[in-house]
Amino acid sequence: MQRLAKKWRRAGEGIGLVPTMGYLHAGHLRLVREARKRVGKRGKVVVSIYVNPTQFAPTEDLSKYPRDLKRDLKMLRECGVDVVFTPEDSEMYPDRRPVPAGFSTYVVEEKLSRTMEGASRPTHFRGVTTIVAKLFNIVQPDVAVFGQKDFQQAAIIRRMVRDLDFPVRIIVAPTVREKDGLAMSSRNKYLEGDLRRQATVLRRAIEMARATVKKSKRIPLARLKADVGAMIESEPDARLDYVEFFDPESLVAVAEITSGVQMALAVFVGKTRLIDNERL
Ligand code: PAJ
Repeated sequence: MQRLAKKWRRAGEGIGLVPTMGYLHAGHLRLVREARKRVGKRGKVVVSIYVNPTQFAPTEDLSKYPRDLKRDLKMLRECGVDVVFTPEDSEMYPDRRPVPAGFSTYVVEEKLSRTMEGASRPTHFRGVTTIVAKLFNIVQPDVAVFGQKDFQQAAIIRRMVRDLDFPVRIIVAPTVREKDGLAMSSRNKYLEGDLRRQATVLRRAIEMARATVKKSKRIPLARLKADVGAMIESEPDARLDYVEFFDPESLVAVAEITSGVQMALAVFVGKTRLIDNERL
């Protein structure tokens, strides 16, 4: 992949990268379209599919993370992708287990990754920044496209690129949703029976917060957090992990909620952990 990327670069062809963990849906394809738009017809669009073990904690769903490479490849062929990069664990992390003999270097962002997803999943972002840095070095993209669905992830990647001078432009594409408002996610596959309906509570909580902000100019944080909590808990199988209101640039939590504040939440629906976020 790196040899091919170098060849493309020498020929002056722009490269766009969309990193994914596969089990693709319309949200991923939206990123692919964005990459194509950025590099043009003659440029190269690379999609990576790799379920990155270092961003999963031992207790998380790595082994049962949904996979269907055949279906993914068909979808990507239909959207005119140039290369699908599907490395193996043995290539990305040689001899990492049981002791990190063959792999021992990580990229760690130390500020934006402390809150929200980073607080709930302490080693998650170290895995994300490390694999994305590796993908940037392998694919050598001019632009890389990420989804707003993972708002904090996108902010951390932007920070990493700035801090470590990666020569790549980061684009963030809007969240693609199902008809009923549920943000598309590979993990939605886990939602069986009534859990699928209950999962719309993330979006409903965001809408409720939006409506509240529209009605009254300044809302105390504690009150809105309590209202969101109550709404989530009203679903029998939903449990709030966190809800935060913060400045979209710095990710610093705000004391008072006004329009323009970013809202993000994580909710367990049954055993499945879902996230969503929007600007209020
Ligand atoms: P994955 O969850 O497969 O998501 C890949 C990309 O698709 C991410 O940038 C994510 O934000 C975006 N995405 C997911 N659902 C979306 C939706 N409904 N609308 C728009 N974009 C959406 O995020 C990862 O993989 C990994 O952490 C990765 C960056 C690949 C590193 O391993």
